[in-house]
Amino acid sequence: KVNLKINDSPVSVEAGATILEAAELLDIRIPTLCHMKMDCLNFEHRSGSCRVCVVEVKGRPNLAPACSTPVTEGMEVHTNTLRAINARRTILDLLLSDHPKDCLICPKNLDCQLQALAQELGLHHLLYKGEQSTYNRDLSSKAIARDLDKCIMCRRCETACNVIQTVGVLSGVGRGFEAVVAPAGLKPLVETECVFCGQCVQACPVGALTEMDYKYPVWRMLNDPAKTVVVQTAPAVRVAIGEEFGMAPGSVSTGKMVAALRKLGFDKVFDTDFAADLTIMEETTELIERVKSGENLPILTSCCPGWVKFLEHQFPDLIYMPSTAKSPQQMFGAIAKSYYAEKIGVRPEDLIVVSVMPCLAKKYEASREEFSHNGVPDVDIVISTRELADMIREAGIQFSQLEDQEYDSPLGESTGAAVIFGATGGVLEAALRTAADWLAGQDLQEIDFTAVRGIRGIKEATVNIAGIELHVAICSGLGNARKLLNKIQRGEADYQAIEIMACPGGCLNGGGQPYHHGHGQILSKRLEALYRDDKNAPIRKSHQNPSIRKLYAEFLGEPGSHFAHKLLHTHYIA
Ligand code: HC1
Ligand code: SF4
Repeated sequence: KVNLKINDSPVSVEAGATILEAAELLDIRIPTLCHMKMDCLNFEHRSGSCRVCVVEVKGRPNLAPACSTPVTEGMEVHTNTLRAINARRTILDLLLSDHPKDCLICPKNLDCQLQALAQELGLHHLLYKGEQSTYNRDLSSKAIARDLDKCIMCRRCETACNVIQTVGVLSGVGRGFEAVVAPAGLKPLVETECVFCGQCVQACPVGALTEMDYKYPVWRMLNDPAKTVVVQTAPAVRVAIGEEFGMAPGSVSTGKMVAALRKLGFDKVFDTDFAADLTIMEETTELIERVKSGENLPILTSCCPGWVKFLEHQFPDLIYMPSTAKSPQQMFGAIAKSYYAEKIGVRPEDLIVVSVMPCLAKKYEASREEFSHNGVPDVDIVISTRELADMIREAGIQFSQLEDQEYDSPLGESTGAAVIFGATGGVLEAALRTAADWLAGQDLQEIDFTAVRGIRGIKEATVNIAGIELHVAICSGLGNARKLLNKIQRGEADYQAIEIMACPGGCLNGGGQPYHHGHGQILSKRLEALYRDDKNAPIRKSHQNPSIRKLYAEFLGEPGSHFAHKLLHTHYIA
């Protein structure tokens, strides 16, 4: 242990800890901006580049950045000397001198850490009136909007993209005043290998990186009497949207969300969880076939579009591995525009499918060519959890006061197996539950595969399903996926099934979720909430979903049938 004093209070910390960490133990807040820490994921990036966290260390001539200065025995730190306060204010003043002051209409308004810092430091007039850099906004992709005028060079997005995700799209470009963090050659995002995971958007403290906003197309459709507008909500949305309305992290607000969607005017409120159960029917059929034949193993889950795009760009030699099953989002769209449209007598082009997703890559997924038929996309518009919260606010709906309501039938019925899709490990566990029952020919009672749970980035387990031993692995975060796939390429891994999700922790930490800024245990709480929801569900196995059984009986035939393949499976492009 190392002993030191901060603002005259003694504290002991582990050797190697920083002044910032020691201050946290004393509940002394030191402002930060470029510092990136995700408590749940055990991830910390100490860049020390913005210098907003400078403090005075007795005996040292220069102020020290608290986030990257290790503590030493006997150190005496003062966080609020006049010199430290003035330095912080000057740094902020200089940052703002080259920053647009359009906070009122910025998509990050009230969620911006630069704005919060200006408030916290009491900066009410600016001394420096510097030149301001201007760039064209990058609206080239369906998923992510980039506004370099707002980039403050904190490089948090670069860390997310290069260190966590190992995609390597974002880095420092240009020098001095012209320096920004952007794709090489300032290329538009759509021309890069960006997988649209949105982890850079979660990391960005300002409005430089945000989602492509599709709220107005949704409002337009809701107000078009010629259209029947249905909505599907992804598993992870229900455990996070409450945070936007002051509810505690880990609240499950499914019923309130359904009520809010009805108030917004959707004709039917359905659940992506229904389609997650459907995905399990098709994917498990494939898993069992591959395990029995011993061919094309391991099977990789394919419901995460960021991960699929990563594989297509970076591991084209492994393109045969993912399950061919479409993601739940796309299965939902395909079923809505065929089975459901037929049932209610509406032409597919007049049925509008809106998705609410925790994910920005889902916006891109819905736009992929394979997911349109005769020019009609299966999913028309994708909005994020944050965009839905914006619409609810805009409509003046008091979310936290709403009475719970139920999803509509039949595409709203789902099981506990479906809701855990939103957490890393959940898709595989759902598949294992169904595989075990099918192989044993029984309704097994042991359905909690706890070895595949938890927020860790790489998990491995050997599970026994109906007497067959399966080696499985689960990865979340593309850096972790890269490690595992490299092992497979080197012939050092022998798995039969692998789940991969692009975002660390799974969809619950998607790029479209309420900003959590890595604080506290928010991600773990969302994860626990999903498993709680599963535990409380009356049906916890996908193949026991009555609406899914009916869908096969009335429309699809058997899982894996020719027709099911035509409608519910896809291919990948190396
Ligand atoms: Fe996901 Fe999925 S779990 S990909 O993480 O398979 O986005 O929530 O909707 O499609 O169901 C996301 C979440 C989501 C799909 C499902
Ligand atoms: Fe990198 Fe993901 Fe951001 Fe694309 S969306 S730039 S891959 S972090």
